[in-house]
Amino acid sequence: HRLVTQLRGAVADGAFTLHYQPKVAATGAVTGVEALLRWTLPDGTPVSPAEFIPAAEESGLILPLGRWVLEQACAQAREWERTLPEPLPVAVNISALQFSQPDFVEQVRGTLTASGLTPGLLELEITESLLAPEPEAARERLVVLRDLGVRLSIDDFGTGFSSLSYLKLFPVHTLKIDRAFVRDVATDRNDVAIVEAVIGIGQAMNLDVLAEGVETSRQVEVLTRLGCAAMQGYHFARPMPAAEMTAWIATRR
Ligand code: G
Ligand code: G
Ligand code: MN
Ligand code: NA
Repeated sequence: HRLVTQLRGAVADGAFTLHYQPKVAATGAVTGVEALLRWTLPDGTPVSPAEFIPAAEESGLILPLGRWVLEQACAQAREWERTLPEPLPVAVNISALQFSQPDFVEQVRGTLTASGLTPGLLELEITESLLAPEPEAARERLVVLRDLGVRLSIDDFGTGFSSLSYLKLFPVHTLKIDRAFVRDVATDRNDVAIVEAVIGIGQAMNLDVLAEGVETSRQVEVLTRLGCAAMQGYHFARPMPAAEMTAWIATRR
């Protein structure tokens, strides 16, 4: 359909950019950034990834696009590694189709080598649904990635269908609590209970826990009281181009 034709053209024309959104520690320190894909039509209209990522996945275009994202993010992360006084890990969202490619691990290894980036400064964000179809194969793949030194996080945690036993199976470093549980955490006791439980699991299993979609200082207060050590959301900053991110960090550190 039309969107796929437009997407194909956009990949060829280089109409995509990456924006970056900071992750912030309870202390206020910036602990990393997440790379987020942006597509602007020739007439200047932005198209949301929520709209075009599913089409890119269905058409297979996510493969060249995802490769570009990984290369671009690693190049930027390497630039920050060379120029910033403190390390700034960069997280990349990985789609299910990308992750299931037989050469995915080699792609990551090759991109790290080509960019010169320290592997510990790359984080891969994967979703529970991506791990579900073939858990054993996914686990083996994650072990290899972890042994490369890459950081791994489960994105949108709590919205997938996986059981808690998955946490035992998959060697990840971080759980990102989905913003669906953060939105009403200041007023909804059920959300408080869920967030508290995830933080408890994180502490017990030695996993970092980050709350996504933090938009208000009230949410920051509640999350801090619950022991949440890392947050991300519009309250701190919206996703922004790399140059703006560099300037933003300079004002914070
Ligand atoms: O940035 P925004 O909230 O509009 O993103 C919407 C969705 O698109 C989110 O689920 C996000 O994870 C996803 N997304 C953004 N950038 C990328 C990317 O580079 N690759 C993949 N696979 N998904 C992305
Ligand atoms: O699925 P994933 O967690 O990767 O989605 C990230 C998306 O969430 C990005 O597209 C980003 O623009 C969006 N996002 C980031 N912070 C906030 C926020 O505070 N509120 C809302 N509603 N969306 C956010
Ligand atoms: Mn994400
Ligand atoms: Na999310």
